[in-house]
Amino acid sequence: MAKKFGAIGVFGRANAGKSTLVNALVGERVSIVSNRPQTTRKRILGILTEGDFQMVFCDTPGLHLIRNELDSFMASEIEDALGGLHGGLYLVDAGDPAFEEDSRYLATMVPKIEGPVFLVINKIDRVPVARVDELASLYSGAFSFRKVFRVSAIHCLGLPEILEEVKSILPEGAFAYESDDYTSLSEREIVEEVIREEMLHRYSQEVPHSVAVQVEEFKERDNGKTFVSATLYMEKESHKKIVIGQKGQGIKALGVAAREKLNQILGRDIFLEIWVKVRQNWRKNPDQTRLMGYGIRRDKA
Ligand SMILES: Nc1nc2c(ncn2[C@@H]2O[C@H](COP(=O)(O)OP(=O)(O)OP(=O)(O)O)[C@@H](O)[C@H]2O)c(=O)[nH]1
Ligand SMILES: [Mg+2]
Repeated sequence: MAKKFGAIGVFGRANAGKSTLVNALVGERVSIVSNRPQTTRKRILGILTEGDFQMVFCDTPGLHLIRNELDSFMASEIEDALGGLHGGLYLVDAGDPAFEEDSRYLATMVPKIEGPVFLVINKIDRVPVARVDELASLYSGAFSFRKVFRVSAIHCLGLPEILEEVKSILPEGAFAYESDDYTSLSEREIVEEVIREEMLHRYSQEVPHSVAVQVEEFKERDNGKTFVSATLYMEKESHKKIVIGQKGQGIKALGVAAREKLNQILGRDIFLEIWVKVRQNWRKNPDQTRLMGYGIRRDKA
């Protein structure tokens, strides 16, 4: 059989479960997940190869209002992700739907997506079946989705149906990635994202949202360990203090947890050094935001 290859965009409001779904479909930890909105900041590809099929799922930041330069970057990442797709999955959180907001997003996005758009009602474990049926009719009444999927990404329910449908719409084409590739992220980016994920789990309010993580050094050492030095750029001195914690206990615990995850994901021993610095209100400054790795890709904008 001829090989089939295609890209599917994964969209929806912040916290709908897009990254959880991409991870579950691909079967690997591609994207970081947290119970806070705006966890994902840039497009991340999750790649799944099965026999003659290669599917690329493009995880995107959650759709939300723009308040600063980082938000503008995230919006541009969503916009860029809309091009060159073979289909799209639009996620709705069954336990926290927002029909009007979703309708506004869908009205502008659907015409830009080439190929069919599917509605994915996620987190069905949170509500009674009747509620899921109600949501399915509400959304289907307003938009013509190719199909409606009812899933629980966290419990891996309803995923084979999505994969089967995606395979049926893929065009013939050569694979763009090696069969064992599963993410578009480099190892440096994986380190940055995992540290950010740990921060989202440990700190509340603005602290984890105001961080940018940058890996400054990534070196294989003769003793078989990989040495990684990362800097956390915080927006305020007070945030820096919170992250470091009393007698450095906070930053130490963060480092231990991040290192354990990274050892597993990267499959080798990591020596992780973390520094904390302040870049006053970097999210409000276009140059600083770009320096933090969130520069709008001019070639595509
Ligand atoms: N109960 C339940 N929770 C889920 C399910 N899928 C995801 N979640 C939870 O929902 C929260 C948000 O998940 P994410 O995957 O980070 O959501 P996201 O849409 O990628 O969020 P952003 O990146 O901020 O846009 C996390 O706490 C997940 O564990 C599900 O099927 N059921
Ligand atoms: Mg996400």
